[in-house]
Amino acid sequence: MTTKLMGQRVQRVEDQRFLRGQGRYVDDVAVENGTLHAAVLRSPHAHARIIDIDVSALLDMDGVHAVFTYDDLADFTPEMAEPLPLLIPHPALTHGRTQYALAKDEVNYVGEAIAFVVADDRYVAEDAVGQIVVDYEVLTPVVGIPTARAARNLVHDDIPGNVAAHFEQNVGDAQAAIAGAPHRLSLDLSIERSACMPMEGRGVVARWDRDLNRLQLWASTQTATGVRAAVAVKMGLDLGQVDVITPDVGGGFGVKINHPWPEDLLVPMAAKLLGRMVKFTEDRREHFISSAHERGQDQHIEVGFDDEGRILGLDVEFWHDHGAYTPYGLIVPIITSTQLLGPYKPQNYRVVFESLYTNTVIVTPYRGAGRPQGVFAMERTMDAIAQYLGKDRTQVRAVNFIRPDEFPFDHGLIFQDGRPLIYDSGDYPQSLEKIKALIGWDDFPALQAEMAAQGRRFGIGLACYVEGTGVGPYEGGHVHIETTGKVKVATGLTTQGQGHATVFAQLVADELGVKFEDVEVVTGDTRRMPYAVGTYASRAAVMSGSAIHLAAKRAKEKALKIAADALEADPDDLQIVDGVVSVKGSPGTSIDLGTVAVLSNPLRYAFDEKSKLATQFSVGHPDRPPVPRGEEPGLEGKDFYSPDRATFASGMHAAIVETSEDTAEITIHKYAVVHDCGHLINPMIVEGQIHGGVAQGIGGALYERMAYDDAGQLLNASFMDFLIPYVSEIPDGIAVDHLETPSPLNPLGIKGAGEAGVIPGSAVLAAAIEDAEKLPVTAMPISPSDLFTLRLEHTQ
Ligand code: MCN
Repeated sequence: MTTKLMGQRVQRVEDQRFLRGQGRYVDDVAVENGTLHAAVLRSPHAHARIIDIDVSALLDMDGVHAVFTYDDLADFTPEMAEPLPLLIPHPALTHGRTQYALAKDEVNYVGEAIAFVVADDRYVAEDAVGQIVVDYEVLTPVVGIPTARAARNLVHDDIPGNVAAHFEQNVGDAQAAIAGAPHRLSLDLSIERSACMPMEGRGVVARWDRDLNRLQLWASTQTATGVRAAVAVKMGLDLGQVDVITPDVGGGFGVKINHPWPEDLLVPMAAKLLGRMVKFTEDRREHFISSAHERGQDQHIEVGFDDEGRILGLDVEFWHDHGAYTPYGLIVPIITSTQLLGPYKPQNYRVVFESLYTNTVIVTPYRGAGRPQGVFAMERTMDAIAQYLGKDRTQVRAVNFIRPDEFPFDHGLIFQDGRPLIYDSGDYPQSLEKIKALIGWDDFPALQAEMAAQGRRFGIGLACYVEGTGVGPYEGGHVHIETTGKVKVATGLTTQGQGHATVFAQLVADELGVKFEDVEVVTGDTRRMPYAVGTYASRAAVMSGSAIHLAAKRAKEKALKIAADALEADPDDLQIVDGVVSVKGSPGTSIDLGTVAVLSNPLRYAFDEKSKLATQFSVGHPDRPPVPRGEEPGLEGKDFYSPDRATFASGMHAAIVETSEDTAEITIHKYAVVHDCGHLINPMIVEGQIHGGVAQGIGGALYERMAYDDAGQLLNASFMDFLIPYVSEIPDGIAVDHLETPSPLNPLGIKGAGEAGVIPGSAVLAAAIEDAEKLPVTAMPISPSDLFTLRLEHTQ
């Protein structure tokens, strides 16, 4: 008997394959004999003019098939020689700039692609790269936000002040409200650059089919259709001539939404020109210096509040380190500026930011995308107010919450999608109660005192966030019932470990009334679903989940209609249980879905015993055409979902830490999460997402920083030097509790969950360390040596 699967902890169908090493990534794509391998010459300088590139040493090098520099690109197509697309333009981005597939005239960060070599294997390709001689005129680089702001040197000669964009939004009059408030505070905060580190780096394989005149591309991407569009435009092809297939993706975390990377274009170009399959797989060093980073921001906050801690005016000014180019427009700082408010409702708010160019790796969204910085600003402000007033930190938050009866809540701001920032639903007071219970907030002072008596420093922190998820524009679902009764589901967004094959199968099994194990899900293959957007912004559950649910409804309606015809019953009297359609109350009168699928195809073949041949005949009613007008053959349903606006998930994290007096080592003893993503499809998967996110948040708070020197060299571009937390750094048993405030905006009442775990990491750990040390923590990440320095600064 089929039971409802929505909300159940169904085991992930993907895991058997992954755990047995049967995952199939771009690098595993069966490559034909004769596949060529690519390597890239990357800039060793952060800022330099290219005077000359000499590739003559490669011309008769054994095993080298081609070398390309910028000057070769226009020979392929004029579009190839144009800059890469600026994906999300914004009116405030007055000085946007994107790079070329291969550097033209100048390089603006260490790692920027200069030449592309294709050879028999990667070893030969790398050796050949080493033989290219480039004559540079080295220029002074701009590294770090203060240097960019000082603007003594420019990243791009024609962009004054290194300013890509200046943006401001206002609600009420923040400055006047602050001036008139009973109490005022100001804070200066900063968060350093970090980056996501998927286990699988970027990768692409291309095959040009001369006979069919089309391109087949395997890409490790979060946006298969985005890659397809960019490749088609740059190669002068129709969209229909390009198939992009996304096999398993070993993590994306945002870095793989950038479409296209230079290699995404150069690999298929080479494949077409050379008539051979060509492959590129990024190595770890390349991931550090030539993919994307995020987070780097300096912030100045002024706040005015009353005796209760109620914020009367909030003025936030921040500077965003955008790296050398702006392919993703202003999306990261815009998100910081609009989602900083979290669950609170300051009556007067001004946010202003400057997005600054630096001679460092480009910045594009990394899981959480601008929100960790915004939450850091807001939650540090809340803690500062509580400390100033001598109040409990939870009390100050509670008086500023949007109340449950105030939804939908319009902040009076414009959200990142250009529409008004309206929260759909939530219950922040209840979340606060839950997190307090989960972490043991009220009991903590006694524990802290007990530990202090033993000479140990314990601290507790709390941070709240609200996250716009499930952004549009649309996503599609296709549900196809095979004649075997098995169900094939396709959606166009891609999957990087989120368990989509499981959750989408749950939704289809529920809606269609088939067995979970009979549903198979395909993602990220433009041959199966050519219209799609991609996996980012915690949107798959809301967008594809809704579309697949609607598509399953359509397939079901059709199945019931055909079955009703066959069973001579009314469709309303039918039910589907475990893949069998039957008359309610009369289970003997039934037909299985596979047979319904056969009936839906009016042409079918039978084996003729006499002639020993397959014969083709038509089925259908004698007095009706086999395919009624307006109907399509086949038992399938397709639908698209496009929401009016984003849905806002929310949550609260709390942590108990200990800081060592002797070594300044920071140990997390307890970490608790309360999360509200509306109705849960699969709580186990959501908890897995939260655990992974929390680990990344801890990494960002305590370990991970991109250490650039003044020359723009990344000093820690390997896992020997760039610390990511291992399982030993993540506390045992992260406690997770859920709240399900359904979204009224989509049919399943879902909100997104994929990024939430990472968002408040820096804010909550800064608060806990501050509480343990009784010292203001204003910069993250914070290492033991940073903590020592902080202690020294405050003893002088
Ligand atoms: N889910 C659910 N019930 C809900 C909401 C979500 O069961 N109410 C499930 C979803 O069905 C999905 C998972 O939780 O299986 C995450 O859902 P969602 O919030 O829709 O996020 P996406 O699937 O769109 O994933 C994107 C998100 C982002 S933006 C980043 S970055 C990220 C992340 O997910 N990168 C990841 N999680 C990651 N997890 C892994 N393993 N690898 C990455 O690269």
